[in-house]
Amino acid sequence: MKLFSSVNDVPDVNALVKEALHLKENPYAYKDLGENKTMALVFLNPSLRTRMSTQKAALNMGMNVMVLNMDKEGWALELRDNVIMNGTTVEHIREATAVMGQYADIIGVRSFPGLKDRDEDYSEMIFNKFVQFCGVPVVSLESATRHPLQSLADLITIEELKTRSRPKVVLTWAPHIKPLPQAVPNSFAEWMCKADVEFTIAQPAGYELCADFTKGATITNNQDEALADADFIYVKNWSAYEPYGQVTLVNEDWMLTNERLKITNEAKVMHCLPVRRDLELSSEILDGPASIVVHEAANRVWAAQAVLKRMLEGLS
Ligand code: AN0
Ligand code: CP
Repeated sequence: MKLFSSVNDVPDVNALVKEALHLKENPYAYKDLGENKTMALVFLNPSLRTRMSTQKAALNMGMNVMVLNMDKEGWALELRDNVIMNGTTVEHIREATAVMGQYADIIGVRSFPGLKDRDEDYSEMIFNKFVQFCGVPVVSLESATRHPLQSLADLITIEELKTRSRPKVVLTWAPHIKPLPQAVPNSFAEWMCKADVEFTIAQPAGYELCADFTKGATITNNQDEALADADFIYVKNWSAYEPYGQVTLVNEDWMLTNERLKITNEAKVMHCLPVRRDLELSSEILDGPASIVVHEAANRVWAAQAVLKRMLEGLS
C-alpha cells in the first residue's frame, strides 16, 4: 500500500479489520518490519489522538518517529503555484514536502479544510501536494474531506462489540457552536457503506452531506426514526455542505440524552473526540455505560498499525 487516504485505497476492508484485531493481540510481532525505517508525522492542525496513536503504532512496528507541528514550528508554507513569494509565506510546499521525503520512509499528514472554498477543499489540494512531491508513501491523518484512520478504528470497534451479525449503525448530527469539517462524517459514511451493517444517517434539513460519500445509506431528517432499534450511534457535528462551511442552525434538540436511548437496541454511543460536553453530547451518556468513546480511541492504535504494516510490507 502506497497511499491511505480513503476507503477506496483498501482492496479488502474486512481483511484490514482482521489484521488490526490480530495486531491488537500481537502488538510487537512485526517489529522487524519497521527496523531502521522512519515515520514523519506532519501536523498543520492540532491533534491528541491521531498524533499519539499513530506514533505508538509506528513504535510498535519498530519504526523511528519524527513529529513536526508545522502550524507552530515550521516555516509558513506557500501552497499556490505561480506566485511571487513576496508576502508572509517563507517556503513552498513543493520543496518542503520533497525534503521531508528525504528524511522519512512514510509520511503522515493532517490538514483541515478552510471551509471557505468548497471546490478547493474537496480537491484535497494540500494533501495531494504532499502525495505528489514527497516521493514516499503517505497516510492521511485527516485531510480536508476525510479521516480514514478514524473510520477504520470505528469499524474495528463495531466489529468487536456488535451483538448481531448485521448491526444497525446510525450517524447522527449533533449541535455545535463552531463550523466543523465534514471529514469525519464523510469518511464514516463511506466506510459504513462498504461494511456489513445497516447504515442510517440522521441530520436536520440543511446538513445533508455530499452525496458522493453516502451512496447506499438511508438518510432522514427524523432522529427518533433513525435511533429506533439502533445498535451503534455515531454522534458528530458537521457544518453545512450547502451553503458551504456554514452553521445554519444550532438545534439543541439534536443532543443525545439517556431518554433518547430508550428506543434503541441498548445502543452503544460513539464519538471520534474531542467532544464538547452537554453541547454535542450529554455528560450522562459520556459518563454512563452506553459510551464506548475511550475504547474507540484506543482502537486508533490498531487501525494505524494495520495500515503501517501494509505500507512497510510494500517498501522492502
Ligand atoms: C475536528 C473535526 O471535526 O474534523 C477533528 C476531529 C477528529 N474537530 C474539531 O475541530 C473540534
Ligand atoms: N479523533 C481524532 O482524530 O482526534 P485528534 O484530533 O485529537 O487527533
